This record gives sequence, C-alpha cells and structure tokens, in this order.
Amino acid sequence: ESADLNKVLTFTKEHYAKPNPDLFGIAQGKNVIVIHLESFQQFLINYKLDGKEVTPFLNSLYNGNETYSFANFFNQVGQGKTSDAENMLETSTYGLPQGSLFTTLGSDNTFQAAPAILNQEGNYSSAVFHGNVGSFWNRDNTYKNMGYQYFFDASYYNTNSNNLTEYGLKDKLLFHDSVKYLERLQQPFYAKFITVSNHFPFELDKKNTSFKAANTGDSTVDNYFVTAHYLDQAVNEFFNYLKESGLYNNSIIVIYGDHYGISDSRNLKLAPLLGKSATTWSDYDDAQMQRVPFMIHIPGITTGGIQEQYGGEIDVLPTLLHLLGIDSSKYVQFGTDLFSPSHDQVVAFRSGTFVTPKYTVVGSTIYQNGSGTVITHPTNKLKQELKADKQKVRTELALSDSLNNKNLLRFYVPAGFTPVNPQNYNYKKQLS
Ligand code: GP9
Ligand code: MN
Repeated sequence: ESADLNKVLTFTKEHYAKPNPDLFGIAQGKNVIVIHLESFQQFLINYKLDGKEVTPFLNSLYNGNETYSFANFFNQVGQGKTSDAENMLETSTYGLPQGSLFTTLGSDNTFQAAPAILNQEGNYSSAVFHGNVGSFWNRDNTYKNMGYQYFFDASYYNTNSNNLTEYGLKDKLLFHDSVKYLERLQQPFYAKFITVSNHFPFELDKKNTSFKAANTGDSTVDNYFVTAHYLDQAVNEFFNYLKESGLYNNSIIVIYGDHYGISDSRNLKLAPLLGKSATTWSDYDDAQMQRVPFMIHIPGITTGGIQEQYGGEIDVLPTLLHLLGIDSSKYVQFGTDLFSPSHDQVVAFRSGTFVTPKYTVVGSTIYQNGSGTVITHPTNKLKQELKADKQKVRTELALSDSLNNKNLLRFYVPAGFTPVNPQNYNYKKQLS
C-alpha cells in the first residue's frame, strides 16, 4: 500500500492550492452552518416561472454582497447521490465509480473529515440534522468514522405521517424542530442540515403548497418548482430564527445543491421553460445542467459577489478550511481552494466527463461552453491542452478510488492530527 499512498500524497501535495491571503481566516472561530439543498439545480436561481420568482429568498442571498455566490459550480456525484455529495464536502475525496461510498466503505474506513479537522484545529462541536432514519446511506456508521459528535436523525423528531415526505421530515419542520438541539451545541459548532422536501418526484401536500406548478405535462417537472419554492421558504424561516436568536452574527452559512433534480431524460420537457429548443437540446447542455448553487454567506462582509471561477463539490472543504484560518495542506484532499490564485478550474465528473471554463468534454466530443457547438477540428494546441486535462481527471479519480478502496488513510496521519475513534460517539437519543 505504501507505493499507492505515496502516489496519492505526491499528487495531492503537487495539486495543492495556497490560500488567498485576503480571505484566509476571515471567518475564523465562526459557527459553520451547512444547508444541503436536496436536488436543487442552479437554473432555479433568479429564475421566474410565469413572471414569479421561484426562490426569492435564495435569490436575495445569491445577489447580495454578504455572499460569495458561485455561478459555475458543478455537482460531481455518482450513484451515491446525496451521500456522494456529503462525502466530497466532508473529505474532498470523490465517491466511488459505482454505488455509494457511505454504504460500501463508511462503516470501516478511516476518514480525515471536516468534523474531526474542525474539532481538533478549532475546537468545533459538530452535528447533523436530518429527519430520515439514521441508517439511510449508512450515515449513522459513517458519521462516527468522520467524527460527528451528534446526529439528530428521525428518532429525534415528531415523525407522525403528516410531518413526513418520502425521505423524512418536511424541511420547515426540520429547521423548526432542530432549534432545541442546535441551541445546546457548544459554540463554535459545525452543523449540517440535510433537507428532503425537494426530492423526486417533488410532491407536496396542499396545505404546504404556495406556488403554481409549471404546465409541461410532466408532473415531476411541473412540481419541481413547487417543492423548490417550499424549500426556499423553509430556508428563509431558518434565517429569521438565526437572526432572532443572535446566532446569525456568529456564523457563516454554506449553502449548496447536492445534484440535479430534473434528470437528463426530462431535459427536453424542461427545455421550453428555459428558452431552449424542445427538439435539439444537446448532451452538451446536460453537463451545463449539472450546475448546482454554492454560496458562502458571511454576515457583515461587503466584499461578497458572483464568483465566475469553475469548480465543484470536491473543492468545498479546502475553501472552507482556509476561510476559517486552517491550513489544509497537510490533509489528503483532491479539491483546491476556490479563492486561490492557483485553484484548478478543470472540473471532473465521476463519469470522466469534465468541464473547463471554455469547454465541456464528453468522451471524445468537445463542446464550446456557452454556444454548445461541437468543435470538430480542434487545433493541435487545443488537443494538447485537453489531453492534459483529461489525463489529470483520470489520475485524480483513480487516485481517489485507490485511497478510498484500499483505505489508505490508515497509514497516513497528518502532523498533529489524532485519528478518529468511532467508539467515542453514540447517536442514540438519551432519555432526556
Ligand atoms: C435520504 C435523502 C435523499 O436520506 O438524503 O437522498 P438521495 O436520494 O438524494 O441520495
Ligand atoms: Mn440528494
């Protein structure tokens, strides 16, 4: 294994991107609240359906100057969907080529993940709030290996039937009913809220519906806007609580969409709503439709704004650590700090497809971003450039798989890091 580990260490050390000195540590010691927007795609941001904003609150965050708002941020999940997004954000390593890393490796692998890093470097407590059964995606076992101190799963909430969607507690109830637990966390805390209402097939009971569906005739496209609007309201209510409770000014809020909601097969149904042709919308746009929101809301700053750099879920952890004043260079991470001058803008998808600021490469086809036209006769210079990018993508996916499948972090302890002991954590609801 040591040869395999050395290959990983050599790649990640060489690929490391130094922090942007202007932003390093600007959020040091702040609580970190992560809001996982289930199946939320970037096209919903600033989108109006029949003249009405679908997500007015998230739009106000995205467009404001207290938020770093990423316009070219991609999901990079594989079959592990939500759990792949979680794995990337918690470890800056990819999910697996097949299946879910949480399910396959989460019970026994050694992780050097955000909860443990923040606890050891910043004395952060940590918790996940998610109103589904704790065993879904093997979260309960995986979180212990990641060093999460608390996991408030369905057993902590009133889950009588009208409070539930197919994947757990409705979002407005999740945020509302988590307050009594959030307020008991020692600050600074690292708290992740995983929503579920905006999940395929996007159904919502009448009394919670306050937005008119689209009328493409495909109910899973039409209702997507209804559940996205509800999710937006839930996040708005949570922000109101954070402000009233005083937590707001001591926190930064990281918001991201985990993966697409409308699958490629339905893009042609969606096309007319986005001003695209309902007959010729090409594969190229699928890659573009893999954009999800990524926002870092930092109350009190005025230097926020739209970030154009290309990146993805793999890049979140080094970016966050540097904002908190924590040097990420000693950890094995495949992403790079999005604010760094040497951030790597070649975004690898789990399929091997990759996106750069100018091109989307799907197999051997090169699409020009923006126009979507196929480049049939690339110059030698472009061929060389994209050959190198493709090689980098192949290498980082292969090394990430080698690291995770061979559980190589057993053999690498970053200077000053104490390996996580999963026995230290028990998520069972204590009789209060
Ligand atoms: C399950 C919820 C949905 O708890 O996170 O997961 P997904 O189906 O999106 O992976
Ligand atoms: Mn999901």
